Amino acid sequence: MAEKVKEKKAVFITVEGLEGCGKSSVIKFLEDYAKKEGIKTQVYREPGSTKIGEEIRKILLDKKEMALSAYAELLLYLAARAQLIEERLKEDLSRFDIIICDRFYDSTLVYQGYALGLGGIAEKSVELFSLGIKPDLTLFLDVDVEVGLKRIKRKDRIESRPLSFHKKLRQGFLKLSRREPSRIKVVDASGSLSDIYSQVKEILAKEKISKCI
Ligand code: T5A
Repeated sequence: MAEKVKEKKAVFITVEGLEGCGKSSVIKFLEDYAKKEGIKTQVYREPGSTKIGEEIRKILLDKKEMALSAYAELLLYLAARAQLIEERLKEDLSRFDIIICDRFYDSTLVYQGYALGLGGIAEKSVELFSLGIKPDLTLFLDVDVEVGLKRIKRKDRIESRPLSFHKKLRQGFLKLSRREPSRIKVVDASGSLSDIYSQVKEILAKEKISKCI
């Protein structure tokens, strides 16, 4: 098994949510703000952010790949994450002040574990293949499922799943946030983007991460 990060310096923040919840906008806001303040910041997305991860992403989101089995889907998400951790994250956690990741293992627990029904297998494999890396803070952007889906213009393979699947996602994320309230903070993402940014800033201040952001 791979060794852990030697000297972790960065605050590791992950941003999670339903489809169309505004993750990309929040991450851009955080990144711009941190960079303006001269804070060494790195942003990743999952699946992706490595050459191999981006290739895996193409398969996972391609609407032509509807035959992909639930287990294969789980393994591909885990593979993309393991590649990101080994290739970039482990080292970058000791080089940057802040690392922001657009989705991380909570998505696997919710999408594959809860909504696709892989439960315990997803939990066990997430633990194994996150290679000891755990976010310091996770922002869950909570929005009404139908509102979020309406914001998406062209739906990918996952977004094209039935409404019942997306409703389960929301239940799954809320369940996780109740399980780990000190790490996972729920942001009401139903209002305007500026309202969402204010909530995020408030959370960072409370968590004493605001000195970095
Ligand atoms: N997945 C991922 C798994 O199943 N398992 C896993 O382990 C992992 C890691 C990845 C997909 O893979 C799944 C989850 C996903 O289905 P992704 O990169 O996360 O894909 O893609 P999406 O979730 O689809 O993210 P997007 O970038 O498409 O959407 P965002 O980030 O949620 O939303 P954003 O900010 O781009 O906003 C979408 C649109 O809505 C508007 C924005 O301006 C934009 O046009 N918008 C708002 N408009 C008004 N008011 C607001 N509050 C708004 N917020 C956003």
